Amino acid sequence: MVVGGKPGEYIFRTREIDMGPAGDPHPKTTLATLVVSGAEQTKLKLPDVFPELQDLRTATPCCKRTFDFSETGNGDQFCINNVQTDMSEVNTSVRIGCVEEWTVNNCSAENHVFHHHQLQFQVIKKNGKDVPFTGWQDTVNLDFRAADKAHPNRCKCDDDGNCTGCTCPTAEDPHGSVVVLVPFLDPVIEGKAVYHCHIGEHEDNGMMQVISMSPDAGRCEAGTPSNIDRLKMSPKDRALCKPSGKYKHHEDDHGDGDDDDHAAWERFERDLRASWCRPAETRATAQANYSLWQR
Ligand SMILES: [Cu+2]
Repeated sequence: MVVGGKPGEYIFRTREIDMGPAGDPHPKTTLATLVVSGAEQTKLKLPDVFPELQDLRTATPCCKRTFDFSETGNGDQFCINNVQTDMSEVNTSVRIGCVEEWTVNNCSAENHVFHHHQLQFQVIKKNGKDVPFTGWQDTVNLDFRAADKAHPNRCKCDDDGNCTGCTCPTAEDPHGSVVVLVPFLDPVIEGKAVYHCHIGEHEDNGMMQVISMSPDAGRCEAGTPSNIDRLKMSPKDRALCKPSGKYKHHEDDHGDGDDDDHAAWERFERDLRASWCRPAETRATAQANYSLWQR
């Protein structure tokens, strides 16, 4: 909320942000100019009581998953758990009625921003440090990994931002990791949705996956590729991004004339629409799971 001051012009500025050795420059800039003019308006009163949110740390998670955000050495192509977006896959399948614990890792030398559709989550750890409960959110920054004296293996980058040998965060070197509790509780979320990096260029070049949320799903089904067994892999293997060679956004942005992905997007959007009109009995199961969790 913005409260206007005396008549005049006010500049709304962004801060400068360091996106990391492989990131694009983001100097401070003017986001908007606000103009205050005219007769004074009656002040709006803020509500005295806000809806109460539950601290999700009281729930026992149904499942623990790991999501590794990585990119190719030249920073052109982007992956989650080594692969690029494929709209014909379901990468993660969750049961409605469950709270899950997700560890979301930045395995590259530039910032990423984790975003989940349809719900909000609670951040409980960032870079290995506990985060106190202040509420829920739907985006969170994943800090870039860069080599320093104490951590020479995080990523080696040249002056042009080309990086090699990156590793994903580990228990010993958690910088770049965020742990969130995700409440798959409200029956209204049933169907397919996506989670992705909120930086458009990253999302459009592979850093997005499909999630299916259903009251009938297993409690902890592995994703495609698995988002459960990743910690058995080496931190270096987890940081690889393997371009599929076929990935494009729903329009032919990259100009190679291949519209395979366009058809996949159309199928995906049709599925999404179908999932909004779910049968009454499925809604009833979802509602039952929801009330079970609330007891
Ligand atoms: Cu990103």
